[in-house]
Amino acid sequence: MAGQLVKEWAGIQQFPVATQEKLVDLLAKLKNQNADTLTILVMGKGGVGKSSTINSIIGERVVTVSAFQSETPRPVMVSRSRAGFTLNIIDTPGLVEGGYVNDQVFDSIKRFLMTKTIDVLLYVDRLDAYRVDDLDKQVVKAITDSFGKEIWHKAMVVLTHAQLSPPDALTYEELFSKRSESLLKCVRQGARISKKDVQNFAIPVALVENSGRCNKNEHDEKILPTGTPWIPNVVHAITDIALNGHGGILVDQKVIHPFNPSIPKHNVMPFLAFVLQYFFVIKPIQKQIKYDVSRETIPSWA
Ligand SMILES: Nc1nc2c(ncn2[C@@H]2O[C@H](COP(=O)(O)OP(=O)(O)OP(=O)(O)O)[C@@H](O)[C@H]2O)c(=O)[nH]1
Ligand SMILES: [Mg+2]
Repeated sequence: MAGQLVKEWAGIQQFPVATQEKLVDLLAKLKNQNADTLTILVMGKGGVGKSSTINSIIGERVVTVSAFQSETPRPVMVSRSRAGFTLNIIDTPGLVEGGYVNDQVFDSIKRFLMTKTIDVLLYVDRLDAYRVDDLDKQVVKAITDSFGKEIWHKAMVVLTHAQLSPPDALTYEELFSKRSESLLKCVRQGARISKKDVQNFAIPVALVENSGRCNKNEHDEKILPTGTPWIPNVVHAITDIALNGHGGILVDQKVIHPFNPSIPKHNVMPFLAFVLQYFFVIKPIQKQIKYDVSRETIPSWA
């Protein structure tokens, strides 16, 4: 990440002391494991709360939040350092706008990430969306095609708008588990993770509430309806992924091209066409010629 402006992580001091202490412990844990840089890629559909989540985690308004479609749809990396540790968070434009997966956005993200290593992917969606459709699967497929299936070893699902009252007859826990299960199922299908591979790709799900009206506990920490302070909880899950033994994803031509479905690895069509032509056209003609030659009567003059 040479040439990148790395500012001191001042936002950490904006958090209540209880949160600060937990975050400092988590950063120390990373440093103890020789991880002095952590690069987090944040992706998801438009307007789900990607930028708001980044601002909440950094504790500063570092990226633009808008209730409407972003005006400058390009990736941005924010870097903050503290005690020799550097945190990079990459915000990206919504991958789906107007009902389809935006290929141009994907291309701009891939170009931006070239030569960078992704340590953690936050795949963001909303808790209060009760349906998963084919478009969700397409987004996951596009991420997988772009960076390889391995990216899901370094991924976590983040559900925003977590401070809500569930619809009738559902408890908060039931709503969370139904929503996470349907989204994880969609991720597995889109990423082509087979049933026997599910254990191998354990993707955690964390809840986030970015609203200024988020409830707080007695230590002034923002909490989920379950009482869990969500910022240290998310950073804890991020740390676990960073240290889960799977290497980060280095984005280079090797990662991007073999998985890009628009560039076929081996074009078998000409070979197949030749084989079909041989068996169904050339061979029958040869057979007919042989037959005709064998039946030919030689004129007496010859
Ligand atoms: N209540 C509530 N509102 C949220 C939450 N997260 C984001 N919002 C609001 O949702 C809107 C979109 O948030 P953004 O953070 O800009 O979403 P985004 O995914 O970055 O959007 P794009 O960059 O346009 O794809 C803004 O009005 C936010 O204030 C949340 O957890 N709770
Ligand atoms: Mg945004």
